[in-house]
Amino acid sequence: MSAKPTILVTRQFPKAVMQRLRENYTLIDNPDDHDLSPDELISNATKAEAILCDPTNHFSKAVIDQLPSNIGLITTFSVGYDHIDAAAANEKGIKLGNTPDVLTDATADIALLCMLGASRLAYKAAQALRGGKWGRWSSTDFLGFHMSGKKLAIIGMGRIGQAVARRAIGFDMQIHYHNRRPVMAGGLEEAIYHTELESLLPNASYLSLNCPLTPQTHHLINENTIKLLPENAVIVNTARGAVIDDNALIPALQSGRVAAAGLDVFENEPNFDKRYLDLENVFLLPHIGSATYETRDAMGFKCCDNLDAYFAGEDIPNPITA
Ligand code: 8YV
Repeated sequence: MSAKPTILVTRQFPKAVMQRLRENYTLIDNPDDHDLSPDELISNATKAEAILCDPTNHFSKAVIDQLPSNIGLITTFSVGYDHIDAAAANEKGIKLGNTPDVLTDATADIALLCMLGASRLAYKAAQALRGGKWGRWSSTDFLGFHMSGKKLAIIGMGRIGQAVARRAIGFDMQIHYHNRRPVMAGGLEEAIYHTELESLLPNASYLSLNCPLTPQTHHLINENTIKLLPENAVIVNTARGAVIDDNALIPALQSGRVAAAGLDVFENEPNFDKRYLDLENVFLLPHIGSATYETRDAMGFKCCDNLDAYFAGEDIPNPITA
């Protein structure tokens, strides 16, 4: 029997995933699940031929350049890959894989939760109940913003953006979107395409961010773009925190220029801007877009499929093609 290939597994992944990995590979793993430093990523990769990582591992050009030449594949337990310098990996001949499709529904579900949680001020209401402050029913307490029937603007109409749009249609929302190209199918034929943010944002009674983080989308929601939103807009982010400039959004939430926000992702997470904690009009979640048992298993199995194909000398089924 030939020896199992050795792989670096940077985090603890779901039990069924770890089991499948152990059956086929010798693992250099991370039993206490700590955040590996760049130096640890490099030194732990010395004996490995491939790496299974997640977005907490930053594969900058400097890290990739120092990886040993035996590393031929990095497969990430995520669909987003802004934590990997893809150009540096390409240059070094390292293949890249990710986990598309299987987290689309779970993440779109959380986007809707954020939309509802933000617009119905769910945090404020839940906190009052838990804090023993629900003394009486009142027709003027805990009032939020009506979501059904409003306009929803989506930035980034990939798989997750489309799934958000389809769900929002169930709430009778009118869909507007900005994307590199129009999306004409999948029940979204009536969605209104905007080539420019300047024409999209005035329609954003609700704004859902579903774009990848790139140099072009970094701080896309900033002081200038917030000015284009209608009064009482609700902003929801389930993509990447750094698409929003916190220094613009927080004052807009404090002043009421933006009515509410639902945020599942943050710039520099988990060290997010603590000013959000003082705001009753935000609904905050700790990056749980894909956090269901089913989805996390499926993400792990996609990574296994990538590894298995790579070591069989085949094309990997979920390549990052940037
Ligand atoms: C994951 C995500 O939960 O896949 C992504 O890009 O942001 C999330 O849904 C996260 O990356 C953990 O792997």
